[in-house]
Amino acid sequence: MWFVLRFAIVIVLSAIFLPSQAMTEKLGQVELTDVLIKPWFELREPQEGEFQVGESSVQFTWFLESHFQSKIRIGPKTLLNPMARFNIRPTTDIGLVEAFGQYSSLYGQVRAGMIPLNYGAEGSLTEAELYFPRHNLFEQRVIPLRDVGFEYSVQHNGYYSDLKVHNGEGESNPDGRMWVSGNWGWKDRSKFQVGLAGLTGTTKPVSTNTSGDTLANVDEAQEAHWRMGTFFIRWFPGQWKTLLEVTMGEVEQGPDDKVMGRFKGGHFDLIFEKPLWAVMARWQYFEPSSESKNDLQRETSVGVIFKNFSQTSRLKIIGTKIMEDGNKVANDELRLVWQLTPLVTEY
Ligand SMILES: [Ca+2]
Ligand SMILES: [Ca+2]
Repeated sequence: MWFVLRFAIVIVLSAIFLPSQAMTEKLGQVELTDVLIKPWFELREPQEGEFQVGESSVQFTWFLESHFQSKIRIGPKTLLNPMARFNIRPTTDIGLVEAFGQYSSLYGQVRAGMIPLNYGAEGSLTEAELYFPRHNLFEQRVIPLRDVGFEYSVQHNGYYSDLKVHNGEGESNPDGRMWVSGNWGWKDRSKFQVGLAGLTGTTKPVSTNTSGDTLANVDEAQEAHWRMGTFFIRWFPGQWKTLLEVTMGEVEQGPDDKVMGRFKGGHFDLIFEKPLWAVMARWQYFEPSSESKNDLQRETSVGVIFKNFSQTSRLKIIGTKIMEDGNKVANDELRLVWQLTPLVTEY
């Protein structure tokens, strides 16, 4: 429970030292710009239960001159979601999960530091905006959430694009190799969005040799060259919200760059939302390796959300049926999520 205690201390200290009126001095202004408390309780077959700190975090923004900002987010390190390609094991220890400087101009926006990677449609949603727990490719740590690197992004008439160069491993970079990821798409205000995302990079054994990774039949003890791509389409007319997102990827290894295997995954979400409640369903699949038989996993989730009048409290109940291709395992789950956010959420 130590992380819960530390997390509480951070929140209490920030409430004392950074009250609603921000500190204005030579340093600029520091404001508490986001608070999300989102613990959950999970029941899983056979008869297992667990409480988790979940996706809780707080964000501070340091406003310098009009074009410069710097942001930090404090939360459990699981919010980094480093790729399972690496030796790193994410923990629920509380720490910095975002810490970057940002410069915005007419010609685009630049970020450097520990940045959110915003890969694809669901990867671009903040933890407060999610309806379901993040999909399988995040849960299996195929797609990372945050990393140390540099980003350049532009938006014009609904078109948007961004390009990031990052370490892969996170705070350190033992293999000296970099990853590149990006998003390209078009958005019609809040009705329609279509986009592509891509992620590629290479690894050396020094960063992967104890990972136990088997995605796409990879040999963790050899250098590897990864690439993956994602296509998505979102349509949200009125009270309905839909999202279809599909991803494919592969790994090459050896002196002749042989494709060792491929992986694929996807999800379709359907949500009907009213001011005080919502009902939702998700279908998703994940195949870790084209080289193994019977490893396709399909999941169906249904859920309901109850909200208070001011939308500051949301209680979610989500049931998930997991179907394996090969041997059947009893692993269906029921998740209870409680999400608390402050009244003002836009800055
Ligand atoms: Ca690296
Ligand atoms: Ca397979």
